[in-house]
Amino acid sequence: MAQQVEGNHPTLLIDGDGNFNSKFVDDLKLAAVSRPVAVVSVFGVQSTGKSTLMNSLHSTKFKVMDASQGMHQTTKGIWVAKCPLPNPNGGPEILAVDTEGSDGSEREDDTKFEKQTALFCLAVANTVIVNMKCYTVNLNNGGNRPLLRTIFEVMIRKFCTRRKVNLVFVLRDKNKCPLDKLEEQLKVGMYKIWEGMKKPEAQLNASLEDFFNIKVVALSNFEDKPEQFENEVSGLRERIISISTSGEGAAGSTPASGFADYAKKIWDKIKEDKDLDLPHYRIMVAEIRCNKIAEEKYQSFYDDRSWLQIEKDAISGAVQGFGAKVSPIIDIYLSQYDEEAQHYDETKRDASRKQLIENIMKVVKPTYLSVVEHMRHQILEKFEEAAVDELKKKGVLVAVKKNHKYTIEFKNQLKDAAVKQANWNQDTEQLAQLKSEIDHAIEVIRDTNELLEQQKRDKRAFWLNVGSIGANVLDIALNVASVIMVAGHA
Ligand SMILES: Nc1nc2c(ncn2[C@@H]2O[C@H](COP(=O)(O)OP(=O)(O)OP(=O)(O)O)[C@@H](O)[C@H]2O)c(=O)[nH]1
Ligand SMILES: [Mg+2]
Repeated sequence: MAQQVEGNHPTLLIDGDGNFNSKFVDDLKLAAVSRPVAVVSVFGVQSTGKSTLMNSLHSTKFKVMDASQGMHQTTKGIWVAKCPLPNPNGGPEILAVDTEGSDGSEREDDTKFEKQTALFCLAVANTVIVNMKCYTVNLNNGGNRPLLRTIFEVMIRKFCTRRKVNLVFVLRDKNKCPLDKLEEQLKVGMYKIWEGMKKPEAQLNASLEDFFNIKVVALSNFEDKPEQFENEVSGLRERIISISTSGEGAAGSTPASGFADYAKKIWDKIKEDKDLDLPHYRIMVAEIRCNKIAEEKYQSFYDDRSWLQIEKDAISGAVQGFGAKVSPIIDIYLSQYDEEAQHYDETKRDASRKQLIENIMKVVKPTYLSVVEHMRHQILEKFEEAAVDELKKKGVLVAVKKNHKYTIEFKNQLKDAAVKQANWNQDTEQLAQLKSEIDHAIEVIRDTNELLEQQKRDKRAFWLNVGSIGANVLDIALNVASVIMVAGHA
């Protein structure tokens, strides 16, 4: 039996009334998956074993008819399940898409949903399996002819740009008829349909092979020869994974996380009966998704605990090694962005990355400036101390002025604070600012010193003055005393 792996339960993608289930990405836990997606879908007439085949191929758990309850329709609408990863370390996420069988009595002659389903699967799938019983291979019975006509018609009419899908015919209940004979018969019938189809002007000369890579395989009866069936299915599985994950893919360049937006866009257009412009949707989805990833990474940086601590430290003083501390935090979120956005359109991806860096820098720059300001003030203080010291000791301001160590130290500190992802360079501006502050400090120190010296000189002059006034007063006093004495004697 096929290996049953947890988590491969299917979820409804589009119900039988055409309603899209946007929650399917959550159900399948695809939102954070950055791997690209490869889609394998199946078509075929009702009760021909489509869901059984998908389950064996992809270890999924699509609902299968319970024959004890009689023959009846089982799958309604379009279902999707995540398959086990063929290579967990790389490669795409594989999604299996199971569809409602065609030719059922439930929809009577209404083929609208069948056409819509075919168009949807051809738009999102890398590989489309057409499941049919071996004995219906000549296409004249078993309802395969209208199904193939539908597939060919939507493929040739409904896409704005020509594209190619892997079309794998799986012939069930293999009989004694050799495979090459079956294949030949099948192709004769197919070409007949193709040739008889009314084609749009631009596709008049197009061949079936311009649109499809066709492969034909036959499988033993699942019920009568289960072991043989399983062996054949495992060979088929490898082929399907290989063709679905290499070469040009339909949804192949859309990462799993963007698949819901992409699939929804396509389904909406199908319901509006519009032609499908897949490259355009892919770019649109890339823009939406890359912006969203960038916003998430911005928010994560904004709330990052290490960053918040640095921001707090910067308020009270210079943060040593600011750049070396901040840059790696930014790098974490940039590489998360790169990882999650890697499979989206390059131009959109680069634009959102640029915006992410700009937004992060808007948060970082004020803190960076405050750190640099602290550093400049500290250097200026050191300079002022040295200048005052020189003036005191030597009475002149010469050596300190010529000394470049303050600018060099600040240059090194600026290097230390530089954030490597920054889109600014403040070094020249900051150095010019320090120079002008140093010049201003020299002027202030000189003026202050000049003022002090002047005050000293004035004080000295005052005391000298006071000295000469004292001598005069003494002379007068002596003269007065001698006059008094002379008068006394007289
Ligand atoms: N003869 C035969 N019967 C099969 C084979 N595979 C599955 N079945 C049986 O066919 C019945 C229908 O199988 P499903 O897988 O539900 O078929 P389906 O095509 O998905 O059916 P709908 O979803 O209703 O269109 C079940 O009873 C299966 O056991 C097979 O290889 N040969
Ligand atoms: Mg089914």
